[in-house]
Amino acid sequence: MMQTTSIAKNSPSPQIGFGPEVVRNDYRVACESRHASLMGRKEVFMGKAKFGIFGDGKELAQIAMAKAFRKGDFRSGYYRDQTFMFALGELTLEQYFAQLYAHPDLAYEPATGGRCMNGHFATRSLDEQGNWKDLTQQYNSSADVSCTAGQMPRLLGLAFASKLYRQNPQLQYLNEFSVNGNEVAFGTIGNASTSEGLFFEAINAAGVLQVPMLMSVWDDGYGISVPQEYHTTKGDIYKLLQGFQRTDREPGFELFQVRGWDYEALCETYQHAAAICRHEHVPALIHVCELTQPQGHSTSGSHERYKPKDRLAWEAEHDCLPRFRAWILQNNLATADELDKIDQQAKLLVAEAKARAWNSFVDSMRGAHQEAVQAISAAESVIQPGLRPQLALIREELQRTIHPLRLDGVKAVKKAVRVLRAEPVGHRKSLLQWLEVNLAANSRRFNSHLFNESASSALQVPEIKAEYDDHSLVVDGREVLLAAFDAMLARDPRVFAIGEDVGKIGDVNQAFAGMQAKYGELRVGDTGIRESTIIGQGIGAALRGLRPITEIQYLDYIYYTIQTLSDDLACLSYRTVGGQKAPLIIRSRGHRLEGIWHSGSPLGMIINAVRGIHVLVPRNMTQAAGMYNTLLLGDEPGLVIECLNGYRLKERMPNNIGEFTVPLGVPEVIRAGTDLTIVTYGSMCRIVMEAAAMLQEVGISTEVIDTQTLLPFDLGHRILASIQKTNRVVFADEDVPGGASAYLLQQVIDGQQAYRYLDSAPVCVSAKAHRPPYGSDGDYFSKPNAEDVFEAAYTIFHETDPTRFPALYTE
Ligand SMILES: Cc1ncc(C[n+]2csc(CCOP(=O)(O)OP(=O)(O)O)c2C)c(N)n1
Repeated sequence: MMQTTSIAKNSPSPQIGFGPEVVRNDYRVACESRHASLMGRKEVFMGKAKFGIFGDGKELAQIAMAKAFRKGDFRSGYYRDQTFMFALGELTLEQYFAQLYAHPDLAYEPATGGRCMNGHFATRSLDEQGNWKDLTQQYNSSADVSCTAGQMPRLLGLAFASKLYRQNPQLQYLNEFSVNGNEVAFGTIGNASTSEGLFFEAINAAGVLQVPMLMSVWDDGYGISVPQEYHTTKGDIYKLLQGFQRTDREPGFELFQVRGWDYEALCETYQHAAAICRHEHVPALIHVCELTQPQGHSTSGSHERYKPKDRLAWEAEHDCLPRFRAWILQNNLATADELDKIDQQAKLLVAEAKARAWNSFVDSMRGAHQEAVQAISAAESVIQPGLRPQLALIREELQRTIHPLRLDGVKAVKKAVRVLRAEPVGHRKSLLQWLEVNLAANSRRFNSHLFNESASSALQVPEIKAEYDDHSLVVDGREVLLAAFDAMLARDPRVFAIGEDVGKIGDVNQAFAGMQAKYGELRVGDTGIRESTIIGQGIGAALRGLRPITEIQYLDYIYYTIQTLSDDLACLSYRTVGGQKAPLIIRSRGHRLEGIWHSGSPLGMIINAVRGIHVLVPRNMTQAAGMYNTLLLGDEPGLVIECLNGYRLKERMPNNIGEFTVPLGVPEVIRAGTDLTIVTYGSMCRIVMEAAAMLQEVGISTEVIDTQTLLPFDLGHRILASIQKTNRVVFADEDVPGGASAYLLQQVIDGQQAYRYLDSAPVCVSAKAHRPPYGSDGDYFSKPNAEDVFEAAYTIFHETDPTRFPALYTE
């Protein structure tokens, strides 16, 4: 039923040692990992952790994979890979349990600082100041996400970076990221998750690009309860992918299939596959079949509910750990006693590590808990006697909590504050002091690092104004962008641009025209139509020190990759507590052309999905160029949405095109006025300016503010300052009603407390709820136009002073 591994021709076959030392050590790692799984599950059932998902049944394949993994290599995998991480020494048993308990201290849980559930692995690429470490000197794992196959786009980019490092000699100076592009990107995925589009998209792209990506499929026949026949045509991903197999005449993949309990074959296969990837830069896939799940999928339920008895019996028989033991005995590499001893020692070691991890987790909260008790006691001693019993009750309840969490202290102290609300503030002092200290500490623990918090944040980039003189040329907007990209490519060899039609023709609006001819295909390149892996290609390369500019051809197609942007890129800094960064620049164009799929301005959807990415909405190409310069000087991800209808509008070419910057979070007043403030951005700026001119004709002086960036938003409260002067505000954008206009309203009225200065209700002008039909009339009657903005603003003044501003359409 199954094939033997296919060993490629023309590739070196590294020798593998199967000496007793090596084999016993592997057995030890496998036993430790298995006991960690077994005990981890018990911890969940004892209520010490909320959920557990473990790597039991996959130990041998991962030990084999670890043997082929070298310093500088990268992993992009999923929640089953604990044995691999143990084998590399990148995860200790204590750290494993610390993550299970959600210990929010990087000293104990360095992968995610307790922010991800167990089985989410990551190494730290950055030091505590946010500077890159030497990635060639460490084993690297990009940070896992829970969404199955979500690791695939990034995996492509991690592999692609090796290609760039090997083929672009200008990158040789980046010797802390790569040694001649020798690094392999190892991917892992479960068999069921290969059904995801992201898997096929990434596999295809890796075949096209010919990058050193070594993909492992852990096949245990199920995806939770759903058996293989529901997931995969022919029930066998290896069989299914045969068309990808390279031949003498056609490049492609090198494919392997190997049984997950066959230690020798696994080790050999991984050595061969990794050598092919590393030396030839050919992608490979290893289908590891006949794997098992001894404890079932996760702690969410028992697999006996859905696996038939014969399958369970088969799994018991094919469990890789007893099989490994039998193989060791058969080959006289250890005695049964010796193996028993290794197993017992492993069990003991795991139990001890588990206890240490639990104790340090509990101890880490003890201090705050005791201080909360003391703070309540201190309040009890000064308050009026009638309230003391209530406080004593709160204190005693807190004292009785067996395993108090941080939230218990906060809830108790806040409850005490409520009880003492009528007491003099001085009587609540101990409580308020405790809260101040602990809320700040918990904010650092649980809310930090949405963005890079180091000096290299894009928010620290100083403004350099665009300079002009009498000789400054007036050109098409796209030429301003072209000059800016040219300057960036010339200045920084780490910069490269990819996307659909970006290479040969220099993008559909020609802001990269001629750049491929000038800088080569590696710097300015075409891609297939595959938005998620275009972004992933950028994420992976950015994780390895490069500065990609990846293009989503039209904003309307960002939906294809919003998952990758949201689940992977946007939360990368947050989920690693600043341990990794991917300063990817995403370029797109949108807002306003014509038609249902070319007018997109779904900013409400975007800004709510990608917190952690800067979202910049330049009104013209000069502002866009300045924003790209800013992003490149910082090191956080940013999405720049150019105005689709602005490439041929005339703009003046700044003299300092490669240097000037547009600061993030700083709106610009593009028209000064005294009666009304209109807040807008992007293509709507021109429409609002038209409306402002109409308003002027009827005696209303309008201040127009271009927010310029939505994330971050008006950090200095410039809009508030305007409203303090005009006392009236309109928010105008072309998203759906309640989309980004609701965000503007919330940021200004609530966030900046601008309601205090309003003499009239704030008004939102937005597009219709449906997408705009094709044609100029379709656009006019669906997206807000100058007349709409004028009338919304005029109505405010009519309500205030109907004599001066009579109703336009009624008596
Ligand atoms: C995109 C997405 N869909 C659904 C889930 C819920 N889920 C978690 S694991 C899993 C099964 C995955 O099976 P497989 O890929 O075979 O990996 P295994 O767990 O068997 O190793 C599912 C459906 C998820 N995490 N992500």
